Amino acid sequence: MTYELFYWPEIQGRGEFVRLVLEDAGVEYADVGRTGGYKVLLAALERELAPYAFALPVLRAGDIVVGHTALIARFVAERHGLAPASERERLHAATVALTIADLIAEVHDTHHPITVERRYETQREPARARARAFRDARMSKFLGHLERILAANGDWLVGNAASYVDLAAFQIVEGLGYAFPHALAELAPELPRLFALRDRVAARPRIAAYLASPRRIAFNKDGIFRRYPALDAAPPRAKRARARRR
Ligand SMILES: N[C@@H](CCC(=O)N[C@@H](CS)C(=O)NCC(=O)O)C(=O)O
Repeated sequence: MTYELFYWPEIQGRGEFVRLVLEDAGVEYADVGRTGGYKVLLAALERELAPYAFALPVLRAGDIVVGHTALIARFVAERHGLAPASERERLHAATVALTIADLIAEVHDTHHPITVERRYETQREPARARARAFRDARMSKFLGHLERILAANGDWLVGNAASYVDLAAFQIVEGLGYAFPHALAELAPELPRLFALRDRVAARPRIAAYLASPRRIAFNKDGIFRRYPALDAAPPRAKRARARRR
């Protein structure tokens, strides 16, 4: 069975967290938006993906339609050996995946703090304030959390093998490095395990092949991770220390 991924064609965005799982699993999938374009996606949301699909990404597998990035990633991963086997660890993995989903939403809100319905250019000023708050406290809190999980668990975030949440953590480090290069460089010395995990994931043969392929869309100013120099700066050390104590 071929999986059909419905996602916007020109960005990594949230769809990338699903693409990485499909690619690492080595399964066949159709990236519907990239072949059919916006018209096909919008029509699908109204017809074959309705009534449950609200926003993209959405995955269709035969008569199954799944929405929400973390749930789609989990669904594919559990079918293809990229999730732990026990219920306990599957729930740990889902917990981390949903924490990463919260982080993704906060990254998104740095450039769209007022509404997703209007362009960044209409909300530049609140975006500056929101991005500062994200850089000064939230970013280190989320990344420090992943670092502490790795300190407790070892090479992988859950269990003793790579899972979909490690792929998501890879994408987070790559994306934050693109969008907030100064802020991430300041935090990097405190995140050795997370950066080592990023490298381990990048070296996985199917991921390495994918990253080198034209299927990997480059980061750009339309996705979740956007490089707006006005929104990036190294966070002051004192504020970070306070955030860590909370
Ligand atoms: N919780 C959902 C959020 C999905 C989402 O917001 N998708 C964006 C694109 S990345 C979208 O299509 N938004 C349209 C809208 O919210 O109206 C997920 O994790 O997949």
